[in-house]
Amino acid sequence: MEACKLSVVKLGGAALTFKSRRETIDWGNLRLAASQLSQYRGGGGLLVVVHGGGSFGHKTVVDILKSKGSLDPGDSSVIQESMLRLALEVVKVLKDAGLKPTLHPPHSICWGGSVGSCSLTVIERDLKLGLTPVTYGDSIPEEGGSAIISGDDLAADIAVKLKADCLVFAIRAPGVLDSEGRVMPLVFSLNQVKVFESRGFDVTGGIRRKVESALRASEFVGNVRIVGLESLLEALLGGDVGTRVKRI
Ligand code: IP8
Repeated sequence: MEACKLSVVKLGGAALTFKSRRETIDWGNLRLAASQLSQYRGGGGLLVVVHGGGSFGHKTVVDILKSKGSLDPGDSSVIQESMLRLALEVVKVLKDAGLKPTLHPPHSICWGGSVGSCSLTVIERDLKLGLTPVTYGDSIPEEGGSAIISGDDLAADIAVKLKADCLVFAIRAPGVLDSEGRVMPLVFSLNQVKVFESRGFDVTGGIRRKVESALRASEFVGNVRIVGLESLLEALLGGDVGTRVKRI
């Protein structure tokens, strides 16, 4: 495949953080992602970055749910704060790698928990200015509760609406794995995905949700992949790495 021209990259929270340890960043992986994104951008490709919640957002939501069973609108405050802590570190590392990231918290551009309610105008503006817009999974207060916006859904929606040619999900595993732990080169239906993340906590649906979002976007975006974080640049350069996702 050709090298990507306009890419939306979702950096999985489980790859950027250690999910078993509260608010702990995997600095090695974050820097590895940043240097690959910087090399891609240096070659002229345009980029939007979306990141997940890992041991920041997910852990915070699970802790609240454990203590009182449900989220009320005020809980968005603490979840947003946790996600902002992670986002600021992501932006700093991207900047140190030579990118010009601009941060757009979903709670400022989305009205509700559905990605359809998010306004992408400022993301498009920054992209046109040659910057690298960054957004992430977040919590949005709503009547009677707090909705959780998944970074996977957001990444897929941005890729479709901005007519990106590539949507790459970078995760800790080398791709979508089959029941024997081998990377599946192609996923064309959710029914193929039998192995679901069972360890830890994930309030937005783990690998299944990722594949669902990827399948949906693949109807509009030519190159959709789920790859190991170390293969991110290769994927952006058009390499046949990880798992290609294409609904047929
Ligand atoms: O990790 C979820 O984002 P994701 C963010 O992309 C929160 O599903 C707040 C749990």
